Amino acid sequence: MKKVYTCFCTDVIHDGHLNIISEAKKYGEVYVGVLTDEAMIRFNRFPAISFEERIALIKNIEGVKEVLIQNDIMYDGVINKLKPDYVIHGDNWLSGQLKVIRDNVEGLLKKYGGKIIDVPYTYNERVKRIDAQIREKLAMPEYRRKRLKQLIKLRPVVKTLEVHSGLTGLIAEKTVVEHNGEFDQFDAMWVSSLCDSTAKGKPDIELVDMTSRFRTIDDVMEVTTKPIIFDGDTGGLTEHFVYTVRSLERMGVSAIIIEDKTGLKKNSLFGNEVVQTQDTIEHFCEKIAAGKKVQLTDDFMIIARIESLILDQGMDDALNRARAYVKAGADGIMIHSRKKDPAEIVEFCKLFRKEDEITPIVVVPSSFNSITEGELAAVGVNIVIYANQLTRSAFPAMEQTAKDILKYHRAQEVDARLMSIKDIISLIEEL
Ligand code: SPV
Ligand code: MG
Repeated sequence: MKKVYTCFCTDVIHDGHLNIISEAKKYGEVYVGVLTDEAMIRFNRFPAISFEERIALIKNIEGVKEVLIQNDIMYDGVINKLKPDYVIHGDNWLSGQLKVIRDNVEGLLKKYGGKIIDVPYTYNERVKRIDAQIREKLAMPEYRRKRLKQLIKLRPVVKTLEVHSGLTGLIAEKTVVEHNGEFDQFDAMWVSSLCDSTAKGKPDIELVDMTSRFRTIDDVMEVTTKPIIFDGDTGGLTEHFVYTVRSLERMGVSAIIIEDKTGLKKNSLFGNEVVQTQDTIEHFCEKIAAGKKVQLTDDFMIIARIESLILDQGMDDALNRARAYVKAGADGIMIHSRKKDPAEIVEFCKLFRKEDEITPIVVVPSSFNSITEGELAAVGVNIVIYANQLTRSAFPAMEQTAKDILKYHRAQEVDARLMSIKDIISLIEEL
């Protein structure tokens, strides 16, 4: 009997999959690969059911001889082991981003004379509806909220991108790149106080009130499914902070990060150029503990941000605070630095990890941007936040366009670098 292989990256079996199986049966015995959680997250989206459930789902399809585990979106491992005579797939991989996968399979099969079968891709109303339903499920508060903790377990680092609107949310949600045969995308979103304020033309001094900040979260949540980390600045008064925790948790936000500053908060990247006061350890611990006490689920995380390096208080102070904040109940530590050289961040992580192997570490490499995610993961970092790069890339582009229109008294000169009208109107999917 000939061997026919196909790989499914799905939580629901629909007409498209059944069509592939029925075509495959015509050529031989059908082997189906199931992508692992790790591979599925990088390539497609967070699975709505567990890996074991996905295996059971496919085992139950009539005509499937065996289910195999595929660890990577590229087929090398499975093809080298199984040596299928055929690999069958929907013809949607003949072009676009998926083509690189088809090319990979073609190269692997060529070595021993295997063949590809492209079957017409099924995209009917039922398939569309199932797809939309899975997305809706991932967006629901109870599913979205816990996802950050799940991702910390599954990803070497949780890559987090700043968002401050529905549109920037869509970029974080949908941008997938293929580079050297590897697919990747962002795991989570950061609602930055700096960028949320900047988008409103306001300074980053806790001026934009919580109602407005929640409105931004709502805009983002309306059009995305990925988990949200909220920049809670100082958390405000403890008496107010407890209400913020409750609201965020109910909305389905996964984490709040609060920084150990007090009084009029200024952006950390100013460092000591402006007056910034660090909170006492005791008071900040009380705030963390109060937040943990009112929390209703195990999913929500309160992450304590240490400003000791920003305010030149030294490594010992940073480590002391980290210990105290974890003891007070913090679910994670964010260590910040405004130095270009990542040395002090690396040193902190190594020292902290010597005494605490589990508490997640968060970093925001805006100034120390030469260090890679892999290097940060190697010293124990769990979450990397790209906190302001979308805002900083959009602003100069928009300003230049405004200047050029004023200069040329028309818009023709700027048109070549703009997104086409057709693309902008089709950017947003209609229900
Ligand atoms: C933010 O993005 O608002 C932050 C990070 O708090 S930083 O601007 O680096 O302080
Ligand atoms: Mg901030």
